[in-house]
Amino acid sequence: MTGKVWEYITEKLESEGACHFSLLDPDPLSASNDYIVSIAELAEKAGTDAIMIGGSTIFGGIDDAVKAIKEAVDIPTILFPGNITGVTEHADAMFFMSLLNSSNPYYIVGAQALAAVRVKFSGIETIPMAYLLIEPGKSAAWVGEAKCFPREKPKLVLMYALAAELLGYKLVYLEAGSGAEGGGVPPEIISVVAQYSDLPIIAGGGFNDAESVVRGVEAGASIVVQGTYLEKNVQKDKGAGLKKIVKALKDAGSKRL
Ligand code: 1GP
Repeated sequence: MTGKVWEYITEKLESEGACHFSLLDPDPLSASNDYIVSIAELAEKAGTDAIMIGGSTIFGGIDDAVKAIKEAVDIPTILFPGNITGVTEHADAMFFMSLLNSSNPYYIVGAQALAAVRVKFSGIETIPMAYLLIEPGKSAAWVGEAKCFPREKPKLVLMYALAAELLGYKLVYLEAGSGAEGGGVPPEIISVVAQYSDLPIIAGGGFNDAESVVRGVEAGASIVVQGTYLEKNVQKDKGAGLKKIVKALKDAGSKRL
């Protein structure tokens, strides 16, 4: 059930117009928990609004990584699970998400059913979120067997976003895939969804600079997610670049109030 984190998000959107979320992927093959924690701390200092934790290639339990991040930051920690391996009770909330354009029902409702008893009885806050994969989709599309939306077909995405709204989801995530090239989700897709749907839009995948982030907000995204940018930059410059990006996002957001 939605709760404090959802209230935090909606209040932020009402007062600031847009939010920046930082995605951390606790993959023990490429990053230690200390490294992940240091990125989370720098992102919080730079002004990000929440830390999302997850990915499509989680190789094991993420309990320790989530506990360590939650201890280190004051902003909300939100699970972004690509599968049942991404579930833990230790975050503040969880995007209870469905990959609506998967061609395999496992990613639409099967994994969710397998996790549901544990999630329900753990008491963790859940935020129902429709997850839509747009080309190139990257690892998330490969793992999730998605029939990715072509980048030049905004109306196909709109059909699914409207279905998500009518089905009762609280958010729609327009995802181009982590590490996507091409400047993030096409603004034409974001703007048509924003024009006709009342759901707040999260956009992610390839937003690697302030220009693309601002373009996303101007097109109608309520939340822009950055993952790869953080991995590549925040330790190097101690979060100075991210601080500028968050400021640019907030300036663009304030124009929507
Ligand atoms: C992936 O949308 C997120 O799920 C973040 O993508 O890593 O490209 O920023 P990037």
